[in-house]
Amino acid sequence: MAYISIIYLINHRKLSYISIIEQGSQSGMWAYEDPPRYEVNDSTAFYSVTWYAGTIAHDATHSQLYHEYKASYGIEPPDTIWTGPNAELFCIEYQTIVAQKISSPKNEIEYLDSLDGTHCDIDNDGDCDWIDYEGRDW
Ligand SMILES: [Ca+2]
Ligand SMILES: [Ca+2]
Repeated sequence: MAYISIIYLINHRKLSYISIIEQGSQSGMWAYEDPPRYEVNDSTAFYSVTWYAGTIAHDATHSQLYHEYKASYGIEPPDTIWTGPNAELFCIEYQTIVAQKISSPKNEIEYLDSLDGTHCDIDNDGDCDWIDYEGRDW
């Protein structure tokens, strides 16, 4: 299933936005590293194969937002271009498409439908910053 998702990402030219997938204590997309690195924690990677595959699609989209802006304007994008609630919603939308394509279980699709882009705001203060990142248990 993860394999199917990777084929799907290649077909959509998304995979170039993640060059390294690495185990970490929190999940996060290091789009500004060269090469771009998706760090993934165990609860994300081992929840299910379909869930893991969907998160690769999700984080490839964050990286795509970063790199497309940088290619267009020649400067580092502001954080709000590729992270934060608006970017999250955009990435969740693509993740949902992939989740459906790879026949994810109903509960995973329903969970994605329930998200409003603010899941990154762990401490509920309206932003998604380093404190939120450190607070991730995913
Ligand atoms: Ca904050
Ligand atoms: Ca916050």
